[in-house]
Amino acid sequence: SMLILVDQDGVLADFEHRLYQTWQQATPTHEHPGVAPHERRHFYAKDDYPEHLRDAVQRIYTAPGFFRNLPPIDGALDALQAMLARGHDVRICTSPLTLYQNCVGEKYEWVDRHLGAEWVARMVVTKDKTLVHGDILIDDKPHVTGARTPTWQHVVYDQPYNQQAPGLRLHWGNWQEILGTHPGWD
Ligand code: UMP
Ligand code: MG
Repeated sequence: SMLILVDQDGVLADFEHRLYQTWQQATPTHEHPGVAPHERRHFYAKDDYPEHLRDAVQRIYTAPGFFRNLPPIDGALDALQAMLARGHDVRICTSPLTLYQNCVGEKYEWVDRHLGAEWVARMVVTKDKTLVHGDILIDDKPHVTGARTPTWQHVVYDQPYNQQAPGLRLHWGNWQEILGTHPGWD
């Protein structure tokens, strides 16, 4: 069994759909129709919008209620419980916004609401995931870097904006095969 680190945004919580939905509700179409989740190409959503609109994008995900109300990604909550049931030690490893005021508390609220207090106790909130020990890190960021050489192997959580990242690609429809076919990952 392994110590598995699972990222929150873009892996458990659907940041992209809520950002797009909020943009569409708040912005007249003639200004910008928004970037649909399947059209996203940069890891930071902001960078997929023209420069003069980036502050407006940031205002959406820094606003009160944004993180609290993210919908779970299909299959994510069941997968976490299934990993635990297989005997793995599973932790939620997430990086908060530097504009932390609404993000940090709401990330905890989200886990409490969708997974319960036992999972709140499994949260590791850090700006540098290389400082956290683990066997694998399931994360949608194409390159996860920091101050140290990580002990974990990064398994990319498949998203439209990380298609250029090399290596294994996992999503909640194939995770059992990906983990099951890799030597030592059972
Ligand atoms: N984030 C941004 N800009 C974006 C998209 C996400 O700053 O356009 C933030 C939200 C989270 C962090 O705080 O990046 C992603 O955290 P991880 O999923 O890498 O833990
Ligand atoms: Mg992420």
